[in-house]
Amino acid sequence: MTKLAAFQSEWLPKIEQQLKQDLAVASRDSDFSEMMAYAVLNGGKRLRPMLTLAVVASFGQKITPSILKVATAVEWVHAYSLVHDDLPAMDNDLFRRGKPSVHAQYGEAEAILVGDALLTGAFHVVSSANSTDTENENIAAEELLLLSQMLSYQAGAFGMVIGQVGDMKNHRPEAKNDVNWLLNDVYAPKTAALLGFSAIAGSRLSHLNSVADNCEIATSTTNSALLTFGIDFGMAFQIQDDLDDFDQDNVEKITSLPHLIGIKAASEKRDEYLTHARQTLTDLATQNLTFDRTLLDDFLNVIGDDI
Ligand code: GRG
Repeated sequence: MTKLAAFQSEWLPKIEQQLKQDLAVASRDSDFSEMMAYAVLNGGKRLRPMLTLAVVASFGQKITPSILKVATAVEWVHAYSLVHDDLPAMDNDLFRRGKPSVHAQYGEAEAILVGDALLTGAFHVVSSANSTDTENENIAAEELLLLSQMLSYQAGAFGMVIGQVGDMKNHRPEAKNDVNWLLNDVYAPKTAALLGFSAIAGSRLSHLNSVADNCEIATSTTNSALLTFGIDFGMAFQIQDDLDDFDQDNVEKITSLPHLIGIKAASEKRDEYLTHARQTLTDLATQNLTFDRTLLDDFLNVIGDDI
């Protein structure tokens, strides 16, 4: 069993439980809470919260209840993006994770509103992450504010939303067919930005006392390295998704990277991102003796396998 598999079997049920608990009280209307829960609690891999927690564990830090809660906020954003992505105006998918998509199950207007509520709810999750039971392990209010700011940046018009704008252009006959545009203006913001957030959030949550310890410069270098790691991982993840969907994309006339440069060159590009991510882990392990790279190496190694 890999270290990641063991970590997942410990933390996946806790992530699910946290999501379930927060979604149960997500709305004053229990029918609407149920629709929100339907969108989230339907078998996702929970890759993004798992990455945040894995980074915290890689620095040998304890995963407190507040850290667990913050880590799940990105899953609300991810779930909203899938609900809206499935809508007729976007990808028009009737199924998600083997079940009717939210609009197929509840109607289009409801799905738009479920997405809206999940996106706004994510920021409620971050800002209410501290629990009164474990006050001594609470996260400073300024840190929660910074994490909210970073999440909104990576999810919104500088991140996932603008990546989706690019992706929609790529579904049309006048698609740009330009590799750099596809990588930098579509894949990086659409897919890699949220994974970048997950990784940097894990780094920030691992170094909550560093300002007091007078090691701000080292910490900010570490945080940037983790952001880069998450983005490289996200780019490799997206290219692998393209390779897996090559035939389907052909049918739907979507120009993904393998269509532009061929399967072999796309696989090499994926490997370049993976190599760069491994180099980041090497640098982190050299600079930081408490950092154990094994878990994050496992994240990279499963690209191409069923995660
Ligand atoms: C609607 C603003 C807006 C954005 C949508 C995420 C997204 C952007 C579109 C989904 C389509 C897609 C193929 C995205 C690429 C990234 C990807 C493979 C997402 C699926 O993520 P997983 O594999 O999904 O983590 P699960 O189901 O495990 O959560």
